[in-house]
Amino acid sequence: MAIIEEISEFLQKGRAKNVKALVTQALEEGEDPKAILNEGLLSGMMIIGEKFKKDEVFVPDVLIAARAMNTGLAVLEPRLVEIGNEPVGKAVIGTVKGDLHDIGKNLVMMMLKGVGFEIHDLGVDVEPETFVDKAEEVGADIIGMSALLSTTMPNMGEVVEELKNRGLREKYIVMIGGAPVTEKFAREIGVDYYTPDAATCAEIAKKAVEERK
Ligand code: B1M
Repeated sequence: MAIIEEISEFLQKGRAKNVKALVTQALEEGEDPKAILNEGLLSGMMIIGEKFKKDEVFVPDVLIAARAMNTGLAVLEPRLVEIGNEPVGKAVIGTVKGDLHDIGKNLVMMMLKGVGFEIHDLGVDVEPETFVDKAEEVGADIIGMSALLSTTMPNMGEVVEELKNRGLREKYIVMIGGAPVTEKFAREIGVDYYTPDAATCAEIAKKAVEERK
C-alpha cells in the first residue's frame, strides 16, 4: 500500500503514533506535503465523517481520528507554511451565550479542519458581540454557532441582530446547528444554513465558501 494511503487508513483507526511516524517518513521520502494533507489526512477524515453520518462509527471514533489528524498536521504544518498552503477558508465557531455544551461544537470544528478550514474556536457561553468581533479580527468567511438548550437557541438570533446592527450581515456565511435547532428556526432568525451534523456542516461550508469566491 502506498504510504499516503496508509496514513489515511491509520488515521481512520485513530492510530496517532502511526500517523505521526508515517507523515514524518513520507516527508523524508520526498512526498508532496499537499498530497500528504489532501490524500492522506483530509481524505481519511472525510471518510470518517461520511461513516459518522451513516452511524457506521460514533463520537469516540471521530474524536480519536481527529486526534490522529491533529498529530499528523503538527508534523506537516511547518512544511505547509513554507510552501504557502492556503486554507479553504476561515471559520469562527462557538457555543452561544448561556450554553456550556461543547462536544458537538468540537466535532464540527474537527470536521471543518478536516476539509481544510482555518478554525478560530471561541469556546462556550459566547457573547453575540464576541462572534462578530472575532470574525472581523481574523477575516472569517463563516460564523458557526452551536446550541444544545432550547433556552439558548434564541441567542443565535442575537448574533444575527448584532451583524445587522453593524451592517455586516451579508459579509458572512452564518451556520447553525445543535440537537434542538431546526431548519424552520434557521429560516426564522435569518441564517444561511442549518445542518444536522458535523460532516454535513463541513461539506456545506466548503461548498458555500467556494461558491462565494
Ligand atoms: Co446537557 N442537556 N445540560 N449537559 N446534555 C442536554 C442537551 C439535554 C437534551 C438532556 C435532556 O434533558 N435530555 C437537555 C436540554 C433540553 C433542552 O433544552 N432541549 C440538557 C440540559 C437541560 C442541561 C442542563 C440545564 C442540566 C442542568 O444543569 N439542569 C445543563 C446546562 C448547562 C449549560 O449549558 N448552561 C446541562 C449540562 C450538561 C453537562 C455539562 C453535564 C454536559 C455537557 C458537557 C460538554 O458538552 N462538555 C451535558 C451533556 C453531555 C448533555 C447530553 C447528554 C449530550 C450532549 C452531547 O454532547 N451530545 C444531552 C442529551 C442529548 O443530546 N442526548 C444534554 C453529543 C454531540 C456530538 O451531539 O451536541 O447534538 P450534539 O452535536 C451534533 C449535532 O447537533 C451537530 O453536530 C454534532 C454531531 O454531528 N451540531 C452542529 C452541533 N453543533 C453544530 C453546529 C453546526 C452544525 C451542526 O453549525 C455551526
